[in-house]
Amino acid sequence: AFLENVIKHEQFVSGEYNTSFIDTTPELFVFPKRKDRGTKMLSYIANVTVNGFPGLGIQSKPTANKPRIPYVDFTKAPPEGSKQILDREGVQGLTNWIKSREEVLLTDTTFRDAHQSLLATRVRTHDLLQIAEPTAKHLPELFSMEMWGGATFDVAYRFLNEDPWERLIQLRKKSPNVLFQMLLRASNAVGYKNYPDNVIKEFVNKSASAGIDVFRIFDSLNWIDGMKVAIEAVRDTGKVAEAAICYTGDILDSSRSKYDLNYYLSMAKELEQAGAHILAIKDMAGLLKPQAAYELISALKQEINIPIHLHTHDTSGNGIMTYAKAVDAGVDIVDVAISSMSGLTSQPSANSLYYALEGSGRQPNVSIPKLEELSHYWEDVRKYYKGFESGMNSPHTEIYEHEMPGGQYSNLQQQAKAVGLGHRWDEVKKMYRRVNDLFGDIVKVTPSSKVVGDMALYMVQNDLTEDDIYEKGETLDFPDSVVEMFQGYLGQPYQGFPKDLQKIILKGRKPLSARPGELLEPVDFQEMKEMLYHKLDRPVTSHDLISYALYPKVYMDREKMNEQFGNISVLDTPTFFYGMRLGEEIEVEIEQGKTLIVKLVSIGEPQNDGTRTVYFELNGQPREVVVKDEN
Ligand code: 3PY
Ligand code: ZN
Repeated sequence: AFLENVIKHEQFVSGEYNTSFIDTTPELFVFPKRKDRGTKMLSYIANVTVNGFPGLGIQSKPTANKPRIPYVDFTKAPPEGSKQILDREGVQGLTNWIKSREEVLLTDTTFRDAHQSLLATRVRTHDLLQIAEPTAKHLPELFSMEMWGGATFDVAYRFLNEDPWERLIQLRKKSPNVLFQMLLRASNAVGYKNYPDNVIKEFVNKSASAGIDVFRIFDSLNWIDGMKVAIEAVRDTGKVAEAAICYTGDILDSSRSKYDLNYYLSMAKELEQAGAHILAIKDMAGLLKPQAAYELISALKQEINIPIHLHTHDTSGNGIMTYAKAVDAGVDIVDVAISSMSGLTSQPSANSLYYALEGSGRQPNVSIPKLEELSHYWEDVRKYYKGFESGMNSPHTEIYEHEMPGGQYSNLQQQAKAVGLGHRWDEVKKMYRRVNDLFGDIVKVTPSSKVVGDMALYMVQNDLTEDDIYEKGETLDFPDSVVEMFQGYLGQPYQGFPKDLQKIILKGRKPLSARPGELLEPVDFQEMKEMLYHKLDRPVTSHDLISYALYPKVYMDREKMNEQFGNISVLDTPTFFYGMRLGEEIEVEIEQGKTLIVKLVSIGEPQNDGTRTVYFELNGQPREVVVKDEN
């Protein structure tokens, strides 16, 4: 009906209309959901100004100067890099190139794991895009940029009102020279549970064609059977299958014999057999001590032929030393972050590693002045995200005790706050380790780490001990994620689940005996497409489809947000998270060459119905928006 009305309107057809057209012809805009872009954006700003951003509440607005963007020649293409090697010479050519390098190669995780681990994954495409081209031009020697996957996918929809596919496509345009790497949770894709095999294949295909070159594939229980579908799918696309072993425990500690050196060596051989092009050691919590790194990498070098890529987190403060030892032992590639986004729960600093390896013969080939410039940008931008900082500001060696992944730390902390356990965070961390031991000492990484986190919150909240679980288990209503894991929906842990506990948790339900992906009904994408077409009332892209298959509710919620607020990805980050201040004026470029000027004039008193009117000027014209005051 909207189209019937407006599309035939003379003034509209002639193209002679501006925003006042909407105001002077309200009869044409009968659907409230069809509000114009300006009004939608103002309602977003009014909402976040009055009510605060979810999880942040009302905070002072960081109004730092524009971030320092390094100068690069935007008229020139960036120098060629690793992406051209893969595109021209294929995976074999790429791995030969890796093995031929004297220097250690670098993956920059700033666009993914660094902010997942420091800022609860909240860094917006807006801030990534501005620095993408300077990064491509300043760091063409990188092996790869890890910039997608892990938690960035659902967080984009859930909290940022963004489309992660759009992020990938736009970054690819700005950065055509360096390999793009993503973190793929094997059968869990970028989700928190196993999906049918055909969903995994479709997701891999679409990610590869949208721009991902290197897929780091891991299983949250180190269960190789759960990784094979993803490894095959990646191999079929001609892209790089980097299979990961998640590192847990401590190979130096003979009392932790479950995960000893032999465990890792045999897993590495199996992954090479299963078709991995590169082996990753994914030390997601930062537990790999320097001497352990030396022993592990040295031994792996003897056992396998594919390149080795090491990932760690710097929570303990020992990250650089771990890398230095690994480099001595011959590791091919290590994961680092730009200095101002590094350290603590994030990756070790690229800048620090550069200096640490001076004189070693394997110093990375990067320009330190350029790294420093990129670091200035992130130093400025990071201030916008202050509300998401974990509050950890010095190394925490207690990581060796609780073993919580870097990417989980700030997220679980938010989760604890959300259920009113913010003040018992120390207890939650201790309980996290106790739950690990209760569960039989399992690998803890998304999603198994989330299960351990859920159980820890549950036990702290209900003041439960391990004995209580065994004694009162029959009467306890365990979190769904715990029940599902013990049923086998995340696959099988090494040496199985503790049988007694499994019985208590499952309360008579039967554990799975097969691989979940085999049992789950394949998704009929054609049928889903039709259904979604009717739901959305617009054409459905293949990206919409796969996102919906992974996250139906999250996807639809975001769709509703989009209807309500329009494309708010164009807002600057301080306004996006903290709203506007009285008298403040901002510019919003809604598309190239089209800028809106927004001024916040005043905020009305609360009304009896709990609403307030917020008064703006939009390009000099008065506008008002009514919002519900949730406070
Ligand atoms: C993720 O899966 O998001 C992780 O970062 C695991 O370390
Ligand atoms: Zn990580």
